[in-house]
Amino acid sequence: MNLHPSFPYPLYLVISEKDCRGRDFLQVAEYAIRGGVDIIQLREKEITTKEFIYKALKLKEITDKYHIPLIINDQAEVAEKIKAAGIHVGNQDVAPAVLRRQHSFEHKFIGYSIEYLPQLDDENTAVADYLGISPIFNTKTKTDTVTEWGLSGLAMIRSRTDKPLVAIGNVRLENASAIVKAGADSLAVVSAICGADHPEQAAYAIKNELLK
Ligand code: TZP
Ligand code: MG
Repeated sequence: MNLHPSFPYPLYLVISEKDCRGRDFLQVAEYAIRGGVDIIQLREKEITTKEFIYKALKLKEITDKYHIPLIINDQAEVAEKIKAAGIHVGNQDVAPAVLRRQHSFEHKFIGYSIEYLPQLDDENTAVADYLGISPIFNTKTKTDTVTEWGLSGLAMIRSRTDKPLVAIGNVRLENASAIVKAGADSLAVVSAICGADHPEQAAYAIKNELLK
């Protein structure tokens, strides 16, 4: 695959403690990085801001060590506090257009999940640094989803924008190359890496597939 010049991170790990099968999520993250993950998002729900900051700081020690960007899901306060590389938000969260006007987010990545077609024409999409194709395929990891875009949905969105497209939802080794062919610049993975018996090997195998 060709790397997108403004988002050269083909393998995107989305991690939360609960998706790591009882293992230390920091260790899973480090193994995944060694396997070839290019960027990590910390996505924790049902957690206080204080706990989120604590976890994010711990994870940032690791991502900094490997010079990998750390993105925070949903919570702008956490992203600001830990000096994250960026934030990822959906339709229900603080709007990218609002974030972009804030000094602290001027130079941070802002990712925006596309769940409905009309979002493609909104001001939030216009200011986002990358768009999440959410979900590309239905998944047990997140069940409150709206549109299963599939490969044809991804290709349609590809034809309408040059922004980096990050596909998420049931991405695994078996479908990775088809998703890239349909137009994704990056694949976001939860269970196929965090839930794998060997996260390092799982990440390595997917990355290898992407780089073919
Ligand atoms: N957003 C859309 S699908 C999804 C998120 C966070 C979960 C993806 O998890 P998995 O295990 O890679 O299918
Ligand atoms: Mg969200």
